[in-house]
Amino acid sequence: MTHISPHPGSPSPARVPVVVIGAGPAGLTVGNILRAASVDCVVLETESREFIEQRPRAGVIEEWAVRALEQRGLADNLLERAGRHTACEFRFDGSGHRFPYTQLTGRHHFVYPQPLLVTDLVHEYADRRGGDIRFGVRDVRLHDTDTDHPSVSYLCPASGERRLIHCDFVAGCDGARGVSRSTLTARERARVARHDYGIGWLALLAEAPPSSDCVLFGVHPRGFAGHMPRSPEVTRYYLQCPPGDDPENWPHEHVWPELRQRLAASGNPPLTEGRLLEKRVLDMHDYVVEPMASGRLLLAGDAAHLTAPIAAKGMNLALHDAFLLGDALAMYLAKGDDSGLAGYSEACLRRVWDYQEFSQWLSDVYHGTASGDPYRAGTTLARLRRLFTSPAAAAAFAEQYLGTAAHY
Ligand code: RFL
Repeated sequence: MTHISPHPGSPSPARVPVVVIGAGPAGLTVGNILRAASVDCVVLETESREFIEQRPRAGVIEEWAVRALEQRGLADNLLERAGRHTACEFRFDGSGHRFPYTQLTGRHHFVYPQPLLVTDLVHEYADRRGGDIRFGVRDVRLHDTDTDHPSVSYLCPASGERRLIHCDFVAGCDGARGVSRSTLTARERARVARHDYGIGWLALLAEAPPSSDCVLFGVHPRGFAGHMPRSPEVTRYYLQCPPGDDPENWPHEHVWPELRQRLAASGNPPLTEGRLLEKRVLDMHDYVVEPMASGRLLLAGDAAHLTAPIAAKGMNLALHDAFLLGDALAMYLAKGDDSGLAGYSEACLRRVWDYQEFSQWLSDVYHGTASGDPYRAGTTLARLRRLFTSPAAAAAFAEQYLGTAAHY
C-alpha cells in the first residue's frame, strides 16, 4: 500500500481551504485572488518555476481582462510594458485591408507574452503575497471531490513520498493535459463537446522584429498565414499545414518563402526574416466541458475548454474563469455566500460558447480560399469584403474580436 504522509517534517499545513492544481494564468490568478482575500491555498505545479516562466504561448490580452487584472493589483508590469494594438490587417487578393478596430470602438488589444504574465503572477503570489506553491510535483491525484471533504495527493519531488492535503475545494486549473478534467468527466458527471477542424497550423516563433505594427491574417489559396508581433525582437507566425504534419518538413528555407507568398500585399516591404526559435504543429480542435463544476471540484481555463488559437481567445477565457472562480471561492469561504459558486459554470460557459462560435466563424474565413472548393472560396471572399463595406458587419466583427459585448 502507498504510504500517504500529511507533510511529515514540513511546516506546510496538511489542510487548506483550497488546493489549486496548475500554475498557468488561470491557477495563479485564482491563487492571487484568494491570497488577497486572506483565504489560504496551495498551488501544485508539475513543472519548475523556470520552465513556466519561459514557456511561450499566448500574447494577445483583451482590454476587459487587463482592467480586471488591474483592479486586483495584478497588472502593474503589464500596463507599463505591454504593446497596445489598434488594428489588424487581412491580406487577400494580393492587397492589404487594414481593419482599424480602435477607431471604430475606442478599445484596443494588449500584447504581452504569456510567460511575462505568468512571471508577474508567480512573483505576486509567492514572493509578495506569501502564497504556498509547490513546483515539480508528480502524479497528482484527486480524492473524494464528490464529498464535503475532498483531498489531493501528489508525489513530493524531493523525497518521492506521497503527500496528502485535505481541503474544502479543488480548483482544477491544470490545462489541456491535466488530471482534473478526467476526474470531472469520469462517471458521466459532465459532458464534453468536441470539434475538430481537420486543419493543422505550424506555430513558429521567429527571432525577427515584426514586419508590421499589427497582426496580419493572410487568406491565401495556398493556406492561411498569420503574423503576430510579440516584442520588438520576436514575432509569432502561423502557417496552415496538414494536421499531424512533421515540423521537420518545414526547414527555414521553406518557411520564409511560404510566409512571404501567403502574406504578400502590394506596396508592402518584404517580411523581416530571422532564426526560428520554436516550430511545432498544432492540430486545430476545441472542446467544452459542461458543467465546469461537480461537487467540490471546479475547473477553470484550458482544463474546462480548449479554443484553438484561431481567434487568440484561450488565455482570455482562462482569465475570465479565474476572476469568477477566485471571487466565488473567496465570497463563500470568507463570508459564507455561495451565490458565486452556484452560478459559476453557467456564467463562464456563456462567454466560452460565444468565443467558440467566433473561432469557428473565423476559421471558415481563414481557411476557405484554400479549401479547394470554389464555392467556399467565393463566400469567404464575400465575408471578407463585407467587413470593409458594411459598417454593421464591421461593428459586429470588432465586438467579437475584442470581446466587448455588454452581455454574454
Ligand atoms: P495552462 O497555461 O496550460 O496552465 C496549466 C498548468 O498546469 C500544469 N499542469 C499540472 N499541474 C499539476 N498537476 C498536473 N497533473 C498538471 N498537469 C498540468 C501545467 O504545467 C501548466 O503550468 O492553462 P490555463 O492556466 O488554463 O491557461 C490557458 C492558456 O495557457 C491558453 O489558453 C493559451 O495559451 C491559448 N493561446 C492563446 N490565448 C490567448 O488568449 N491569446 C493568444 O494570443 C493565444 N495564443 C495560445 C496561443 C496557445 C498556443 N498553444 C501552444 C496551444 C498560441 C499558441 C501557440
